[in-house]
Amino acid sequence: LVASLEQVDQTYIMIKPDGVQRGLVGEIISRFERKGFKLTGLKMFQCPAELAEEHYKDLSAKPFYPKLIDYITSGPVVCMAWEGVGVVASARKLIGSTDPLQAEPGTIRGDLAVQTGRNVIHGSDSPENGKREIALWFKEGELCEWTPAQAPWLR
Ligand code: RTP
Repeated sequence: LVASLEQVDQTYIMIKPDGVQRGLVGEIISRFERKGFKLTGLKMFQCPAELAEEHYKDLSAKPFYPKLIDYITSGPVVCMAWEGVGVVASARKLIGSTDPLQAEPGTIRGDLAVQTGRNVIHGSDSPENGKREIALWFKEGELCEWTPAQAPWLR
């Protein structure tokens, strides 16, 4: 039981094109670093439509799906893999509600966004999807396993 509580998870975090265009990359990365999670993957990427469609395939029946694909492919995104105990749920808390007007102040969307269709950031919704999405967005060799020298508690 203790071992499962201590399980280290991975989450896929993506700064969407509006976050890049608005110059929020540093601000957003800082929030995850200061929280104490470990960055294991980071790249700028112009996402092709096929990848956006695969990433959001569970939403393909939604009326907003075509606009969502246009949005995600409208400019470069910043792809990130973050690792830590409880990182998936904690990242969702740091990010805030999908609708930025409902997101609490202090969260990324609560502080930095207004529209659901321009909500700055994505975060995986389960450890399983964290693994799936990291495998989808990163190639082998793009991820970096490392132990922070000054902070061994960041496993
Ligand atoms: P994400 O996957 O990006 O972290 O977002 P989420 O779980 O908070 O929200 P989800 O329901 O999975 O929707 C994915 C993204 O689609 C856009 N969206 N637009 N009514 C709309 O126009 C609408 N609803 C959702 C948002 O960009 C949302 O983050």
